[in-house]
Amino acid sequence: MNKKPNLAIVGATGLVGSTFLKVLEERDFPFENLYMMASAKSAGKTVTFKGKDYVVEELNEHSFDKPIDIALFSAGGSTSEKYAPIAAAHGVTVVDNSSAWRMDPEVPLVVPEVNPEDIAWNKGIIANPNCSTIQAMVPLKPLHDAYKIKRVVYSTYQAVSGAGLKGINDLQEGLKGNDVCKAFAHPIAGNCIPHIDVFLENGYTKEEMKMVNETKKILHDDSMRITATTVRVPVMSSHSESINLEFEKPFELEDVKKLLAEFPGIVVQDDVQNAVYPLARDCAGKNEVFVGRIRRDESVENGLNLWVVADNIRKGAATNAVQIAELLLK
Ligand code: 25A
Ligand code: L14
Repeated sequence: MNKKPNLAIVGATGLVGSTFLKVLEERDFPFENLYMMASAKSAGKTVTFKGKDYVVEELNEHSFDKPIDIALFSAGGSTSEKYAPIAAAHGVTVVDNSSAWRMDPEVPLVVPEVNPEDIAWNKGIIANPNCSTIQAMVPLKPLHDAYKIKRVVYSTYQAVSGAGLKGINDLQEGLKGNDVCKAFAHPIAGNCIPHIDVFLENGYTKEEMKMVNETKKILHDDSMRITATTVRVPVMSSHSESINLEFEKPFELEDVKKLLAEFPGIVVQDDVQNAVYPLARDCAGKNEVFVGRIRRDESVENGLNLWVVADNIRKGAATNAVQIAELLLK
């Protein structure tokens, strides 16, 4: 792109949408015109970006009649299903945060540190992976390249902010003693709920199967054996993950630590003698993926355990999408 792009933010008033704006501002993303869009409920509200107020427009069939180059979508699956193709047909490149297009074979699913090359074959829609998948992909990529991953066991501890403002509200009220269940099937305060997104026929949740299927697509390896258990925990912000890996090839622990520390977007925090390991509270507001508790799984040949934490609304959503948009500028 030679000129500065015209940008649209779809779902600008949401938790992810407002974080798009923060990240675009922090990274000084170049733009000519900026349009804020959301549902009819939010139309007419103002949103501030770089000290300037923008009036939120209602998203409709004609929203992309004006010249827009890049649209960042975070307005839920059904909105993306309907409006991303309309935008793409108008020549817009959509970076979509919803789960609607991720597994479409015509749509690249991209983590910029991991598979930036997939952007090249986009036909107008690029999907941003699920938050839990994104933060796992960054450490898995250098290890897969070096030792070839055979099997993955994911166990997640996911923040309430993944369920948007409603999720945050459920925890805040719960901490005050009010057991509200607007976002989750059970009270979240003082609880761990092994239920994120809906249950499927195979007994897994959709969130678990997103991790399984998206990992294979991003790492371009259908032979990888993967299982997941995803759990909502009473944490405001940042998803934590225990990741158990089994490799084809043997490894030295020191080499693993070096590969991780040198990979872009990773911060290794692993000094257990001083109680240093990634913590959800410390990762909130950060753009990187934090990795610690790096140790051998002594129960199998070539096994490794990792503890991986990232801000689910930043690297898990907004930061990753803005990084994709930055690649589009090149
Ligand atoms: O289907 P999916 O893919 O699983 O996605 C479902 C939801 O997940 C969130 C996102 O919520 C989405 O709606 N999400 C998506 N990707 C995510 C990710 N990677 C993710 N969460 C975490 N990580 P959200 O809160 O981020 O964004 C909601 C935005 O979508 C707008 N929207 C909804 N329907 C729309 C639409 N925009 C256009 N057309 C439509 N048909 C929505 O706009 C919001 O911007 P809105 O106008 O409905 O916002 C109303 C205002 O109300 C505030 N609000 C909402 N709930 C509460 C609240 N305020 C207080 N308390 C609440 N409980 C909103 O912040 C907004 O200001
Ligand atoms: O598929 O933590 O992007 O509730 C993002 C938020 C799935 C659920 C997605 C959460 C959603 C997730």
